[in-house]
Amino acid sequence: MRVLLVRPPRMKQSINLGEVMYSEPIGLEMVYTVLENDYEVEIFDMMAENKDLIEKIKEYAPDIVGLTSLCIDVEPVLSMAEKIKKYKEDIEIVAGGTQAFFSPESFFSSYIDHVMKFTTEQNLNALFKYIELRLKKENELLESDAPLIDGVHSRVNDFKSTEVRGRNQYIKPNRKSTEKYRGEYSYFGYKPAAIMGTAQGCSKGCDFCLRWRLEGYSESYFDIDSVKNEIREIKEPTIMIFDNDFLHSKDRINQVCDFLEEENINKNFICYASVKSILENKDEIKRFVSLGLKAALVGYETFKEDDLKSYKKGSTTNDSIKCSMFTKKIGLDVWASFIFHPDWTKKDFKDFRRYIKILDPEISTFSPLTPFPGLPLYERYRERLLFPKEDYEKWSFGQVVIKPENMSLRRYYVEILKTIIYVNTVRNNIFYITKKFGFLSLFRLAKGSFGLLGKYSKLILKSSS
Ligand code: B12
Ligand code: SF4
Repeated sequence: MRVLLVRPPRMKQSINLGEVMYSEPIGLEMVYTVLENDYEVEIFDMMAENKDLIEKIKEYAPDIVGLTSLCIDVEPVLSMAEKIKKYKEDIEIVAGGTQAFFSPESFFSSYIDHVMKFTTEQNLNALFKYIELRLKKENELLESDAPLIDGVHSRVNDFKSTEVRGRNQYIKPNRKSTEKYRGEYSYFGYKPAAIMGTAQGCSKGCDFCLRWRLEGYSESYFDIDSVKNEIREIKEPTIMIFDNDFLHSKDRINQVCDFLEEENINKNFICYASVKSILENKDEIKRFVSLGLKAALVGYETFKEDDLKSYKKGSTTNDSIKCSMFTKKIGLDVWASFIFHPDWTKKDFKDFRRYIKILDPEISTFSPLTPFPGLPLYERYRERLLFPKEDYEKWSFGQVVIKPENMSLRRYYVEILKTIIYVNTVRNNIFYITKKFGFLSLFRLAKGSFGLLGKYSKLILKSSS
């Protein structure tokens, strides 16, 4: 049986970082690991490919196509599934990925056969064994019936599944499966770069954040030997660790540092970290910087104490300032993220820009507060939502989804645009990128940023004054 695993192409219409960079489709690499023992499997990464999907399908002739997804991918996945079924009806289509976890119902369509809400070795094997039998048509019963598999919603069962609530399992990714694309994968200016995980979950539970919902409300660390193995095997000079807060545990940072020293490993590392962890583990972080940690993605979020409290962030604006002073002192770059609160006034935006000047992160990224369906925030802002939750691609953390309280939507977008332009030109981003990664990177990233600016300008024109 032949399986084609596909990542959808960049969505031109939505506001998303995919314009600027993309990393390896590590979820598909994990699915590949499980399936490669029994089937012929290939990854077709449409973020890095020019070839048309149907052309590829004609050439490869898969029995099953697996499609991965984020919130911005609902439309592309549905339309790809439709095209595939219209080309050849008996190709079995399975949708998976983050969006399938949060909203499996977004893929309950006549063109999709199975939606995998959460993925484990066990449920992947169970589903693919069933599909194999069904395609061989050895068992007539299976033609009209499917077993109920935890986490799997199948069309023949009217997309009903068991009530078991599971999580995605971290499976060792097979990076050879993306060999031909790997030169294209980057993390911001670092190219080529690989991504990996060393733990799941986050005990901080910030109110706006989806990640602890996805992975659990406490940190669970993967076996350190398998972490070491992954680092050893990665060929790229840069590794982005996508744990929610890699700098959370002193012991863990030290274990990794010991390993890097023992094996004399020289790589660049990038990771997510919280202000709280940075302030709690200064010595260990300093050590890690000396062994290759180049940048931390830190959620500073806002300049307002009240906002931080309402987000249940667990740190103060003063902590953020202390954090930025410390990271500058030890030469750790901060790629900060901020949230535009829907109640901000014109003065707030102005104060916010002043605050960014104080923190002075090397890179700043922004997103409007997005009360993703299922989060407590969704209920809090329900009355002020500008779009229904089924308007999936609007919920991409790039677009304003809550009606601003103190100005018109158009004015609000103007303030957003002003802030982005200010930060990218007057403050730091352009100079930092050129200095750090050279003109070519600046060109690549700027091309994406201009695209984003264009999209915000369109939103200003579209929104009512
Ligand atoms: C690293 C990362 C990025 C990186 C790299 C992404 C990449 N590969 O190119 C960058 C910075 C580029 C990025 C960008 C964006 N990201 Co991002 N990202 C992440 C992060 C931190 C890790 C993703 C990851 O690799 N997870 C690990 C893998 C293993 O998980 P997975 O893909 O879900 O795979 C598992 C299963 O789903 C399953 N699976 C996956 N595919 C398939 C397919 C089939 C057929 C099957 C059966 C199973 C299956 O297999 C795996 C088993 O464990 C997550 C948070 C998180 N902890 O997941 C956010 C996250 C996924 N991103 C998110 C968002 C919103 C975005 C952006 C849209 C943001 C924006 N507006 O710009 C863009 C989209 C860019 C794009 N077009 O791809 C959201 C998604 C929300 C949602 N409902 O979908 C998350 C959850 C963060 C958040 N805000 O809470 N992202
Ligand atoms: S610390 Fe980061 S990952 Fe953890 S809940 Fe808060 S925002 Fe989410």
